[in-house]
Amino acid sequence: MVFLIIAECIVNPSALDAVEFSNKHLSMSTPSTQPEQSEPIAALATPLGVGALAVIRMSGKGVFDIAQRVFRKKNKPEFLFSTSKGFRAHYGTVYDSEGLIDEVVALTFRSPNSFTMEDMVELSCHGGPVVVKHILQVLLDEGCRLAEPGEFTRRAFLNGRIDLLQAEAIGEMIHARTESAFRTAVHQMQGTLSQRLDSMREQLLRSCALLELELDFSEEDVEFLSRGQLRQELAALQVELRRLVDSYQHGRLLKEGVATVIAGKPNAGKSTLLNVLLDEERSIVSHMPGTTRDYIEECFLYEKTMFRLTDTAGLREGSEDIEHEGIRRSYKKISEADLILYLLDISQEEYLDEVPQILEFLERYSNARMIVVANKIDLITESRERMHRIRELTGCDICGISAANGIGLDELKHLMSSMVEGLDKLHEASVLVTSLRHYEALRNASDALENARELIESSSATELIAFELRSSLEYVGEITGKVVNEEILHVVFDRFCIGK
Ligand SMILES: Nc1nc2c(ncn2[C@@H]2O[C@H](COP(=O)(O)OP(=O)(O)OP(=O)(O)O)[C@@H](O)[C@H]2O)c(=O)[nH]1
Ligand SMILES: [Mg+2]
Repeated sequence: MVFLIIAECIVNPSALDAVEFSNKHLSMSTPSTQPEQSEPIAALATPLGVGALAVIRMSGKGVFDIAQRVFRKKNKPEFLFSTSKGFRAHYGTVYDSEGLIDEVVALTFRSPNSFTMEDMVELSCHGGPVVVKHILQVLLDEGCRLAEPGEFTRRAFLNGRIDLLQAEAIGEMIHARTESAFRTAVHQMQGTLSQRLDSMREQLLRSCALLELELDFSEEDVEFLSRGQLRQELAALQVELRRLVDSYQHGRLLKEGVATVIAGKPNAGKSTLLNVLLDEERSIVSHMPGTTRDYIEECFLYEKTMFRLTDTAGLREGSEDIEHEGIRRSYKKISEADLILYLLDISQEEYLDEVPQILEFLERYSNARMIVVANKIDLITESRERMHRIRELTGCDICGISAANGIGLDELKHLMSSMVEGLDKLHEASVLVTSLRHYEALRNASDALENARELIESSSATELIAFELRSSLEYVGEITGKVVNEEILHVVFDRFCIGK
């Protein structure tokens, strides 16, 4: 009988519910799809401050009863929240023991048709910090607990409304500072990446299930999955995983901005350049060498690309303690840069003395792109010749500017943006990895598949191949939350704000 079933599986693998089988074998925890009403929570969902409106949201067991005790509907004292349909707006007043607090609109959401899939009430009140404080206090007095950061989204995830990737996308959408970062987050929220990962996971589960089956019948010495076919399947999956891993290089720049460090000798004009790019007197400028001690970071948007600009302490030898520490920090920032703007004072007679330093930078920080920026071209007439000489000696892109007079800045910005070419068009590519957590999991998943392929090549034991497939499966599952633990939940939701 058993062999009949197995034979059926070999002819038609879908006859076996491989997914279910494998889940049993791999004992993975998957989030529940049943809405669960946890203890009631409340929080301000809009920024704290003065505004036309503020929204306070409540979610969980008994929120309609709590709302009932603090809210009176205008001209309808007999109104009951418990009988209200979902998606209804009720105009009325909120009271505490001392009387009226504010006129509000109460929106009702009935489980499971709400963001958290629990019963929810949202109160739109006037946007003053004291009003908000009073309303929140009365909700807490009536039995709500103040929500933790990201707790509403966490519940949406735990109740199966969204997966972990989509939960993170909500956070990324809120924090997006560029159009492209926003578009990528929207894609992720719609589940494009989740679908890709789910289908990969399903494929892996099937292979895993068949290998596990072989192990269960190891004494029969049968092969339910041809090793040649498995190797091919894994190779195709690996190509896809690699593509996602590689997309992080751009995805990270898109989300965090291009880490751009302005470096060079004291007095080259680094702080002047930072200020002129930001169009703001952000950094102190003076004729004294060694003015900037600590680094200064600010974001600068050019067309659709976000640059995180860092002005650093000028690099020189033999300086006193504080400056020495500043220079140490400069080097740290340079080593973390995506783009280095190496600034030099081209008007100095000994401008060629900087060539060895430029060459050293090119070698030492080869992961970063570099532009040599020849500053103070307003002070000499032969700047072109000098720049040409530097380009010849270093092979580096060079751009002449006068930071103090705003000359050559358009060309510099253009060059900076061409260094990260394609970034502004990336949102059109549907799937992009923007999070370090996803990147690491995908890389681990791909490495595990590579190991599995090598084991197949060397005709190794089925146990070993199955082990690698299982670990690849877990890494992929970690991304969408099919495999989840408290640590992952902390990493994801602690970055949210309260009320989200
Ligand atoms: N003529 C001229 N002077 C400039 C230009 N850019 C900067 N300066 C002057 O050069 C001096 C040094 O400028 P900073 O921007 O403070 O130089 P820095 O590289 O930040 O110097 P440190 O912070 O000491 O490392 C100031 O007196 C600036 O006004 C320029 O394009 N032309
Ligand atoms: Mg400076």
